[in-house]
Amino acid sequence: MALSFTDDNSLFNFVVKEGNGIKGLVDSGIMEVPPRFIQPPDYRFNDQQSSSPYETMTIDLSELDGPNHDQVVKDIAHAAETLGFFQTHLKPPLTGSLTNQLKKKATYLDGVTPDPIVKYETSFIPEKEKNWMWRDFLEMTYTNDPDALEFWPNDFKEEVLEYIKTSSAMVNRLLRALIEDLGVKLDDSELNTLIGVRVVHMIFYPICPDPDLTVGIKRHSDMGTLTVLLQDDVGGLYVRKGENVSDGNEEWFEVPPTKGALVINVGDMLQILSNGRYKSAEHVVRTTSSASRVSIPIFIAPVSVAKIGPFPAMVARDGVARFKEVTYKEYTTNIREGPHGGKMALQFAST
Ligand SMILES: O=C(O)CCC(=O)C(=O)O
Repeated sequence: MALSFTDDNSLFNFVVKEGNGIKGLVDSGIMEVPPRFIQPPDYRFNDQQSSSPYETMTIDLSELDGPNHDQVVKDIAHAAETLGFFQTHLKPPLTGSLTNQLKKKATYLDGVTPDPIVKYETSFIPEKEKNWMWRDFLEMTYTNDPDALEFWPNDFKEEVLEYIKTSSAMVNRLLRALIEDLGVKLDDSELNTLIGVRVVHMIFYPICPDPDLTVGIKRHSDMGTLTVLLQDDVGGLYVRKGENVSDGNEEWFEVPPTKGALVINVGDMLQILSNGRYKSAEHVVRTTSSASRVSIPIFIAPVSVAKIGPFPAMVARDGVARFKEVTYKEYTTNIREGPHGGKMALQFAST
């Protein structure tokens, strides 16, 4: 029988405290969206709001090592300067099918022992948010291989480790290329500081009884340096083109699911480092009533004590520093404690 919740407290207990998540609500057969998940009209998103089609650029990063190096660097920089998103293929491809596995098992609370590097979550900060987003996820922080093998869920720990390792090598080359195009020189240790933190989210967006009222993830940009994302074939990730579109003529494009492809996007830290040349794209995920969706982003970010500000060479060239220096920790604390959504977080570091 479908559950009904007489008050917000019982909903909070069922979804968050007892860890049943939205999946638990949907599995119970709810026919209506509980009020806590209803977004204000400006926060909702459906596919009529998007322009289509848009050819998201697919870039072959393996060509970085060949005679087309200069052209590939230019393509990467162009994608980072315009949409802030592109797609690529891992070489060699991942061996398992993580998204299928995740969908089949949807192992969220069951079998997950909470510990410092694995957390089960719903929405973003449900204790503080007025309107919850329609997603459950497992957050897995990479510290080292032995910890991952000990604490991460048995069902997919090996595949996630493989995904992190292959993606990390790719991100390293990608960041080198982006920085090369800025004309900035960094040594290995400076580069590693900018990509020292890796956090994986295994996100499950259950079927929603009324997608027009809800949102999978509200509009936001990612806080880190770069994000790598594997999505299944359902679709639903949209990205906004251009910044400061405040006249209501926003343009949103779907990032189409492409078999075997990884989605890459620029995060706020890279926008700051490049003094605004690279764009951390605002994006949103809609819900659907026809199919549940799975996505697996890896958020690659600077180590928490790293001071992030525009590269001096960029400031000298632009004649202005568009951002002030902040530590990554200060930045993320502000997002968790202050207003967030859209590109609001970046204002914290703006001059
Ligand atoms: O699920 C997706 O496609 C996007 C996920 C995302 O934007 C996020 O986790 O910040």
